Amino acid sequence: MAHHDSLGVAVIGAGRMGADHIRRITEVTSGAHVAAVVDVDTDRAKALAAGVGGCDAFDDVAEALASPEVDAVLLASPGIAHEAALLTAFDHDLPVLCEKPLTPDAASALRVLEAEQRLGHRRVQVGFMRRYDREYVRLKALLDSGELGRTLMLHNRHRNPSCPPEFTSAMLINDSVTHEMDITRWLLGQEITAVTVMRPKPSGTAPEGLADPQFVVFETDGGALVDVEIYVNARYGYQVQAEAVCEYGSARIGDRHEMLVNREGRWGGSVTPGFVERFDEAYDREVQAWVDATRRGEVTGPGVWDGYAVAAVCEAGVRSLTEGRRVEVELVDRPALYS
Ligand code: ISE
Repeated sequence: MAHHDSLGVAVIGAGRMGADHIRRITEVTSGAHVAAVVDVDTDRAKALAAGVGGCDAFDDVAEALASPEVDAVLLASPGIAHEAALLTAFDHDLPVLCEKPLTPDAASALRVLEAEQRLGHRRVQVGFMRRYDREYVRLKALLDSGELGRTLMLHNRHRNPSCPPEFTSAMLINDSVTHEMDITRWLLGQEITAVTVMRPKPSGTAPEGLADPQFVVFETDGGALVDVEIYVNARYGYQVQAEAVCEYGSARIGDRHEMLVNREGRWGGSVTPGFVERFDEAYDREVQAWVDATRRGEVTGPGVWDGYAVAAVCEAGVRSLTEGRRVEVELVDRPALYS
């Protein structure tokens, strides 16, 4: 790879995230261009490729990744298709930015972990974009500085205005709380060892049968306690907040009081409508960091180990949700490649 001055990226998956990343690579970030668009829906792939220009459309991953124009892969297809695409990318030794989830379960994530070890070097950055959000970056720097002492607890709130119609109770864990799993491990530098999921009587705004909201508790190997309120039909907007409670102080992010307006006897600001708007800048910084690292021949950011560890925590979480008890997380030993 890296035969080109500008990195030729194959975007796999022409859905919401794929289309947004195509726009991002074309209009926002530098050092890369979209060289191929791949989707099982050929018309979608063709339509998006036509909008970019000088870019080929494919309906087959193997064919696209064999193209001499392709130096790197941005994987934005549904999670179920990730394992096969990742293994194909490994065959060509291509760098990958893989949207979350790495794969849908811990067993398949472990297979990817083993395949990357066979390759002998890291090739994958996983799309946990919160690590590139300025507020989370500042919170991590503060916690790492040790100024506030040890982190005792982390309180998280994660609210979406609404969820897609196909959302299931398990998806609140697998699709949404997955972000808090990654960010908790990253902020604290600890692994999650046990998960307990509780649920109040569901909101009247949630579709019939959906356990929404849920209240999730993580225990970590460093002795911290972490709670996550996940509520995906909160209606009023998209909000993600976190508060670290430490020995000598606390720090909170996500209030986003960017502009306060006083008008007609009220004061206040606005709430972002969705995650695309809330994390817009984080996605830009994530993709730019991936392009820059790839052009230097490096892999940075969250990797396959993180994707695997989060998949294992998700599995414990879904079991806790269905069995109504605390479930311990089972992890293999961390391989040397990821130390
Ligand atoms: C979605 O898949 C995401 O990744 C968003 O960040 C999250 O807020 C949302 O709940 C998920 O469905």
